[in-house]
Amino acid sequence: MTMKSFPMKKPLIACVLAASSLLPALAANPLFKNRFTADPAALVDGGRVYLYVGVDEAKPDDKDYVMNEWRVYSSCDMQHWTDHGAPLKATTFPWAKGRAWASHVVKKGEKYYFYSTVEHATVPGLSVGVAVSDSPTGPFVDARGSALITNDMTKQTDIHWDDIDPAVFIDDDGSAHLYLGNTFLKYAKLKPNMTELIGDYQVLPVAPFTEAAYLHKRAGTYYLSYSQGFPEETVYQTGPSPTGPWTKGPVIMHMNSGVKTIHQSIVDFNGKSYIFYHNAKLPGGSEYRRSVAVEELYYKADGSILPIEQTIAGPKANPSPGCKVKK
Ligand code: FUB
Repeated sequence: MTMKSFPMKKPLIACVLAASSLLPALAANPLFKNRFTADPAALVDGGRVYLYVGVDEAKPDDKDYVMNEWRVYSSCDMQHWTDHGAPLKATTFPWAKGRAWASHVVKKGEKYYFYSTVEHATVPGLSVGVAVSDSPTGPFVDARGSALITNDMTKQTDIHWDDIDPAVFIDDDGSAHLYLGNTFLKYAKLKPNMTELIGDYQVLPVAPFTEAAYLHKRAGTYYLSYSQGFPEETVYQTGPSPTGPWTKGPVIMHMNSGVKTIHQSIVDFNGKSYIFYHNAKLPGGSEYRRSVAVEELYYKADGSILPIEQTIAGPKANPSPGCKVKK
């Protein structure tokens, strides 16, 4: 009997490490371990979920947000995430001077519109800009050459960050609805070009309201979710139209420890529903060093949303058969 000879094998651990560096990150919560991320905004397109996040660059002792750019990740199964880099920065808006705070991205026709909070260079306070791209992974360019909303257009408070957290909902009839605000929830319809308001914005009667308004629709009911209180908890209301009248639901996610904000985004993906949010659970995390996470979200038979527990494991794998990368 002869012995077969085998070439020398690399130690197993070296092979595993080499292989894993070629794969997208396999994520339990927090989803991204190599940087602090915040203010998730999800978009499902072509069977793939794209996740836009702000980047918290604050050092451990910083006492304010340091946010200069947004990044986009994508997944075909809610577990493996591909990093597509930074498709735009606050400097993408020539009229802005920084503060890449919360954003939201929608698709209309073949274009992707990126609505974001940035600090205006000449109008004191935070403002809303809109950028556009042919791809969900960018690059995005300023769509207007000016802000869509500036702090001087809204007079309800003297707070200079009361025009933040834009979120756009496109209804089945193609109409586009913009929600934004801190302390007061503001609303306006967008023109079909997605870059101009139809008339004036209005204040929706939702109180107490802190920020992070987000609208989604399910089985004919409109769900307006947002952050309430400070520290924030996630709540929602339901209504028969994009502007209500609203019926208040329960708290669906309790406040974080270690960070007062929580900022949710709710989407359906491959037959299931999910909520993205942020907390401070990445090691070294804090108020200005946050980390994005995701959980499956469940509805009761009456359409109400069940309370969501934050977990380390995150959702089970949900491979989407039609998943494509749009370049
Ligand atoms: O990330 C800066 C601000 O913190 C966001 O605009 C708010 O929603 C809160 O998450």
